[in-house]
Amino acid sequence: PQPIYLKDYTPFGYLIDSVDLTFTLSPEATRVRSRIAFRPNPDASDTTFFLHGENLKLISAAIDGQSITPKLTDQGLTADAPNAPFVWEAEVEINPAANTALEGLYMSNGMYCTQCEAEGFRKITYYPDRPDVMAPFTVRIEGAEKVMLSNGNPGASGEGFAEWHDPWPKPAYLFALVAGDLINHPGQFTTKSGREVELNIWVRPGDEGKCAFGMEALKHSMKWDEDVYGREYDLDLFNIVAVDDFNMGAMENKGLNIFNSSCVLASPETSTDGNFERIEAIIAHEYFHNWTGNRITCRDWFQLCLKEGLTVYRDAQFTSDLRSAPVKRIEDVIALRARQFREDNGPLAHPVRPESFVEINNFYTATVYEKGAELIGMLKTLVGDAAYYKSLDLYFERHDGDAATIEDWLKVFEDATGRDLSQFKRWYSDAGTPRLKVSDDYSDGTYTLTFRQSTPPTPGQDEKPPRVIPIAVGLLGPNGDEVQATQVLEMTEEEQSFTFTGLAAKPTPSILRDFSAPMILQRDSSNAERAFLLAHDTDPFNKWEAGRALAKDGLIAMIREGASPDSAYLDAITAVARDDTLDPAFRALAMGLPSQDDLAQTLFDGGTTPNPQAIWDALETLRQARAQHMQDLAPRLYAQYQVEGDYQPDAAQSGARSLANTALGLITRLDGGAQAQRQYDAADNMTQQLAAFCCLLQAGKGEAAIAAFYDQWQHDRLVIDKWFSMQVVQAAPDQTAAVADALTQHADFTMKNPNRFRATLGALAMSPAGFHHASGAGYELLTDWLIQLDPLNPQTTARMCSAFETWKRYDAARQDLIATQLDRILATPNLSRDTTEMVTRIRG
Ligand code: HT7
Ligand code: ZN
Repeated sequence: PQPIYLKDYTPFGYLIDSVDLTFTLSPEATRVRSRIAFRPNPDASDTTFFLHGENLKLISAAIDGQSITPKLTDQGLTADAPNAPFVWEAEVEINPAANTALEGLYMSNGMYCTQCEAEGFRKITYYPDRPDVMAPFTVRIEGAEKVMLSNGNPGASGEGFAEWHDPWPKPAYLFALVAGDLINHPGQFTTKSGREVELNIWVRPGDEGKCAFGMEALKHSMKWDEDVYGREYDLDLFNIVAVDDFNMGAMENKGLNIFNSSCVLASPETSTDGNFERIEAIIAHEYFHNWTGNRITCRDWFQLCLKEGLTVYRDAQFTSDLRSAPVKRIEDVIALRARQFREDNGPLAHPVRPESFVEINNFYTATVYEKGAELIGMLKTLVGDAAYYKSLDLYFERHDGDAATIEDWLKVFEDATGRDLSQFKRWYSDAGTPRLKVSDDYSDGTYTLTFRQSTPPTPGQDEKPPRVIPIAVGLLGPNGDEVQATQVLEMTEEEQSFTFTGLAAKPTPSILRDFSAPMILQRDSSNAERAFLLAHDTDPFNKWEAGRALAKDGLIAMIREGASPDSAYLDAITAVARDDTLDPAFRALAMGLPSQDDLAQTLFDGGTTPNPQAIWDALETLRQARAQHMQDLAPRLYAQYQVEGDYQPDAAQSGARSLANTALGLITRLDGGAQAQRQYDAADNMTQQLAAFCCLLQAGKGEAAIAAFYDQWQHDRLVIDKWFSMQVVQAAPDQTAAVADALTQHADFTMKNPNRFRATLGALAMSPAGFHHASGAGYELLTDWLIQLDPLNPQTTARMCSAFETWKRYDAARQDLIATQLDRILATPNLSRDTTEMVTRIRG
């Protein structure tokens, strides 16, 4: 397949005034009739009338009532169209029951549902399936289903039919239809201008007890977007539907958001605190898309970060406002480094705005989403809060109803602030994680910080000119007091120095506060300096970062030189854990250790080939040493942070549980699981139960709990996903593949449900020590299953191939084993375009 290039963009030759669709539902033979009013686009030079269409059986087609025979290919059709307004009519037949790819119209547990982003609408009917073609849609659904939903406001309905009208012009990727035996959890919201909005969360019977939290999250989101961005909802109705079989988290279809059930259904008994926080964030994210994505959409898929980066940034602001901003920032940076830095430093590296793709589904990445959000954060830091909101107001005013570009977005900021953002634009076009080397000098009361930026080459991009970087810096005096409050230094050169005067003594710098730019900071710091920052930094992110760096330096020395656990780290982290003035959630995060993958990348960057088993051994040794070091403190913390009273998934309670469960992890290393078993037996919420379950598995005492957990929860597919994944994640490295393999033989394992597939094989891929075990069993098992999944669900298969993206870090033996598996995938007959592109890029 040929790549598509950003530079080749041309507008479609026709505009659409209205779309009328009639669906006659039937699992294996749904009929779709379309009536579309086209007119020539005065801004287009290419007037080819091409409609996308895939896997459609064309029954009839007509232009202005005259039956025609279009020219068909497997991508769509072309026809002769008049150079004047005309009406296109077609009828097609599709087979939702056979649609295992979960794109277009498909069936999940007997329910009809759709997923059209990015290019799924072409599997429903012939249409110009591109985001810059926007139109109002009217939909009639005919069927025997109890509930039949589409976008917009409801129209007429009766026995066997329901009609919907969406007045807001939208691209086809925002189309949605749902029909089935559903129950609603209702709600209501009054917008700031007094519009009454009916809210519903639609679920399968049996799940109605898990909707209340999602409904509250939706109302908070609606209010927050009014308060912070001045954005009001614009329809009479907002529906959310929970679907079990879904390729990603959720989808922002206009007025009819569709959610992976794991991202909306919640109850204390079945969901962890982490699940609640994630659900709240995803509901907000999809809701916020109503303005950043739907009212203003993307001109083409290269502009995906325009809606995704901005919406991720907005949902992070929301979570920070509702919960704890420092905790959210630390969690986000952990995730950014784990997923985006990993991507940016390997064969799949690409710009936040890519310049070409073969399959757009492969570009819903951490780079587009999470790095895209970091760019919004940097822009806000550079222009300041007031100018940011002024620019956003102008963006909404100028581009409402548009399919916009990154150029449009940056122009708004330039016009609102008078700044030239051409250098900033490099963050959108240049892939790779920049490195920031720091050196310093102090003499006669003047302190100088010198920065040098560089970005390693990435596929197809060798040269990286300097970017503008907001570097937030504070300075601490020798007694730990802040002698310079946070100041944003604006770096524009490859090398640049900044001076601070009037300092009585050499300060300790706190650099890249709040992680003000997505970079790798390279500074030779002593243990003493890290411990000092951990104790005194007023910036919570850098306080946490200092502890993390201390742990990492110690672990690297253990791995490389066989050093013992670093006592400076053990003392410093114990002091943080003991400090009751600090937020318990922060303390729990500070006690986390760098991940296996993070350590592997750091070793590799430093010229050492990482040995996954050696990394695992070092982490285990440090955990054990820490448990001993904190043997008096851990039981005290465990007792002190038990939560009394009714379960609430709020920041205060979840922070306390997080610290208590961290303490439980330490206790388990010394008591062999006795306390964990007591917690498991007494738990009345999933946070407590799952934490205890993990401890028991880690301690090798999980056998009874595995059986008990399954017996208790076998009726609940979302909890059973946890059961699958925890057994894999907690297995010892030499057992990981065997455990995953055995679970694929379990009666409840199915390839057709992406959640279950990810819970089992995704868990294998996300357990680096086990996945990269020298036997190669992990590589082989994952490959076996990816090859089986590809013909059913190319999108999920392709995404999971990224398990192999770090392969060039490892030794020759592992590289050979992986190359064999990658070649095996590529040699598979009829491999999908999605998987072919991913594996080809990884193979390099
Ligand atoms: N805009 C959506 C991205 C998406 C997606 C969602 C579900 C299934 C398949 C999908 N392909 C693309 C989700 C979001 O970012 O909000
Ligand atoms: Zn999104």
